[in-house]
Amino acid sequence: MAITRRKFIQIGAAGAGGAAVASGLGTRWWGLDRDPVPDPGTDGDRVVASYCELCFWGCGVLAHVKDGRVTKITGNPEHPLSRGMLCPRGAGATGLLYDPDRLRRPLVRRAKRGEDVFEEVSWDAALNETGEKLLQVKARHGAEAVALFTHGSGGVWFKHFMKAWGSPNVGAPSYAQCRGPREAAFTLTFGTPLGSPEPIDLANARCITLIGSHLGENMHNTQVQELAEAIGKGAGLVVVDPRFSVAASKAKFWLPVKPGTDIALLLAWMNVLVAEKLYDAEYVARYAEGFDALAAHVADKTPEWAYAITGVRPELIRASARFIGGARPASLVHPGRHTVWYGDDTQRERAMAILAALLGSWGRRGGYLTASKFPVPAYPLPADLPHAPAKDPTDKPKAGGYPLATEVLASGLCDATKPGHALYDLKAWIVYGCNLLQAMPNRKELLDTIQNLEFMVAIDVLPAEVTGWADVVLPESTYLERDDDVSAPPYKRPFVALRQAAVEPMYDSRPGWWIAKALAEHVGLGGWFPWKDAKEYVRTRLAQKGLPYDELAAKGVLLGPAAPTCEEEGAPVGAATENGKIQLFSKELAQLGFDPLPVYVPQDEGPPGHFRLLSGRAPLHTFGRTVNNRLLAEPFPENEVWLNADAARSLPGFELRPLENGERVVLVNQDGIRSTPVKVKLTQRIRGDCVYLVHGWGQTARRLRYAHGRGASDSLLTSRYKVDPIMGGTGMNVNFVRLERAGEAA
Ligand SMILES: Nc1nc2c(c(=O)[nH]1)N[C@H]1C(S)=C(S)[C@@H](COP(=O)(O)OP(=O)(O)OC[C@H]3O[C@@H](n4cnc5c(=O)[nH]c(N)nc54)[C@H](O)[C@@H]3O)O[C@H]1N2
Ligand SMILES: Nc1nc2c(c(=O)[nH]1)N[C@H]1C(S)=C(S)[C@@H](COP(=O)(O)OP(=O)(O)OC[C@H]3O[C@@H](n4cnc5c(=O)[nH]c(N)nc54)[C@H](O)[C@@H]3O)O[C@H]1N2
Ligand code: SF4
Ligand SMILES: [Mo]
Repeated sequence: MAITRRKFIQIGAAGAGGAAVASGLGTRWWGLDRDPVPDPGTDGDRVVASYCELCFWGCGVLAHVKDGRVTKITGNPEHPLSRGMLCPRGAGATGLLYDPDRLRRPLVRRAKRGEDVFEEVSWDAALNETGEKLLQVKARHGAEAVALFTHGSGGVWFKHFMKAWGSPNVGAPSYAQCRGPREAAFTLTFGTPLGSPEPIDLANARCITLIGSHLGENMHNTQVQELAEAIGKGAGLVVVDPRFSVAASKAKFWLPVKPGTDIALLLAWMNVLVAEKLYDAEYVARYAEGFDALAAHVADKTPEWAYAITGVRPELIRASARFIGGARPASLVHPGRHTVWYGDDTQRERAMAILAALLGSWGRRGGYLTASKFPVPAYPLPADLPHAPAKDPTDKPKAGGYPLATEVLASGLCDATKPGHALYDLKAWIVYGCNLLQAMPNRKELLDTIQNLEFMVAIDVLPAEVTGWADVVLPESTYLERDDDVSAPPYKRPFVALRQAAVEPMYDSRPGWWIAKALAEHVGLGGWFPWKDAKEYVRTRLAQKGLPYDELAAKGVLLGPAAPTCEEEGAPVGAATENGKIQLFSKELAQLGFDPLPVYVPQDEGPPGHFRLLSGRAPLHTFGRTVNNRLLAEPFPENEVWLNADAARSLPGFELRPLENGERVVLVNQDGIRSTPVKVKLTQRIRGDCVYLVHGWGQTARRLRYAHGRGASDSLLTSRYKVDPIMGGTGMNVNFVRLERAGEAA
């Protein structure tokens, strides 16, 4: 390995979150902005600017290269998402590049599907096999019987393939298993989804309210930096979480809410804001509608009412509400991101959006900003391309009754793969950068669904669990070895960033742009991919507006002109709804037969002796993406199950010999599904009615030699899920587990 692990940790410590690397979930993470920005000088012969793919934030990086190897990765000071710092995962990307377990050559299945027996073949053979099978599916069932699951920036090439192919069935677990309810709720309230990165002004907020969002463990770089900046300027945090998260440890108010009861708390906060006239009456009168109905709705939702439901003391609810109201309009209710918890998630997110509106924070400094996009023209395709007519993809998922989903649901694609479930059956999957086994709830249902497929191809960098279920596996080069399309998401400061290869692809791996183009050529759609390579693709896009490719390649990023982002800078506050008004009361929900204002509905309780299973993130890892990355795994090799220390003392089955901290246990869920053995962390930092696992461990893929069998998988234990009736998200915090001492069968 080019750099020693100790050295890596030092590098990490120089960047955002580095302190957290050294101290696990330590308490010094917020000090990151006082750490020196790493010297952008190089340990190598040259520095290549690019953007990171260790998670989906897309921070600008500088890859330092010596003798054809990447020696270190630092944050690009010019890039608005990294601002010269990286989170530890980004700094640890060489652990992926030089992972000895990487996929090296294309694979074709040679045993029963799921037995994970493959033969290495040439690219031509693998693409022939893939092309042939896809064409067979098209001939028998139509083009739209092919679906694409995608996550990550290289997905653009395969989305383009799907356009050429003529199937609109493109979905991502990062919607219906992640931010979907939030996007539906903000669209209902303000007329627009939030997207990624969220256009929020953490840096200038005086109060930041986190409903679950565990920033500091959830390491979206820029947000963690801005949170640190805000705290440095004296902002106060209000953290609602059944667990004493890292953010909670920095908070002015921690509200250890009973899991699944946030809607009651949010209604009680609104009750206080309205009763004590702490909301922005002028703003609401001007920009919103439905206030009277809202005021009537929350009139009896007092803190005393909410106490009985949430377990949060009324005086704490009142005091935190006054603090939140007192900081308006720079009082930011963070919208959250992974929001599929209980199946009532769009309603909880609606309550958060309504609260944000009462505070007058939409369109204001320290609240929700107006973002803008760096305009990069599309690649000019020839006019005479064959266009395959496609059925509406959403016929199927939406036929299931989710009229307010703003994107195709990955779970909807799974449903449409079960015979007879929809207007047409999906018969083949292309899986790009998704590990569906960990991402989707109910693994048995997923694997049964996969067995219905006539064909599945997975494009991955690692022999991830999902690749073991594919018929063909195509090895992609890691982001450090490939050129890609630009990244230019809407942001408060518009920018365009370039992905470029720092080193040559290792083994027989190929970049996504190459794979998609070659596959298109194998199925007679080469005309849709007229570019020579990704470089020429980007150059041509930029050239149409006279944008300087060479400058972009040298700097890694170009900034667009700053546009006003909030009312204080001259931007209009307005909502993008039909009549331009913020919808406190949702007529749209009412018309569809849903509650127009959020209503608290009690969740089912677990069986006796069981704990509700919750999951989240750790600073050093991105789900299962990084669990085999030796650089990141050495300081955080496996997850632990968090259990309340007092609850542990009265644990059924442990009366004779109480459970000790660090002992291994097996988690058994309500359906009898058993986890792999996992260490228990006894702590006062979690309520007694739930346990907590960091998501991503318990990998079943044998070829991930480091990660295999380490820790436990929350996904495996998520055999139940509750579908959000408004947008179809799969609420996953509805499973319960009991504990057994490892090695002692019940
Ligand atoms: N390091 C790192 N950072 C990441 C990622 C990663 O893998 N690693 N992934 C990124 C992605 S894709 C996403 S979507 C985000 C997710 O990050 P977040 O949106 O912050 O994730 P959540 O699942 O909302 O938050 C988990 C927290 O919610 C708490 N929680 C559980 N149940 C409840 C409840 O009923 N009420 C309340 N109030 N809190 C509850 C848990 O205790 C935990 O602290 O993180 C992103 N950032
Ligand atoms: N139980 C449970 N389920 C969850 C969550 C949870 O907390 N608990 N979190 C949810 C959330 S927030 C999200 S966003 C989804 C995410 O779920 P997915 O969209 O499936 O994302 P990842 O788990 O990151 O999948 C990563 C896959 O991409 C591969 N990969 C990594 N880099 C590259 C690359 O450059 N190219 C290619 N081709 N492949 C690459 C990895 O090896 C891995 O197989 O899961 C959701 N599901
Ligand atoms: S937040 Fe970390 S892992 Fe994600 S893109 Fe930025 S540096 Fe990479
Ligand atoms: Mo996510």
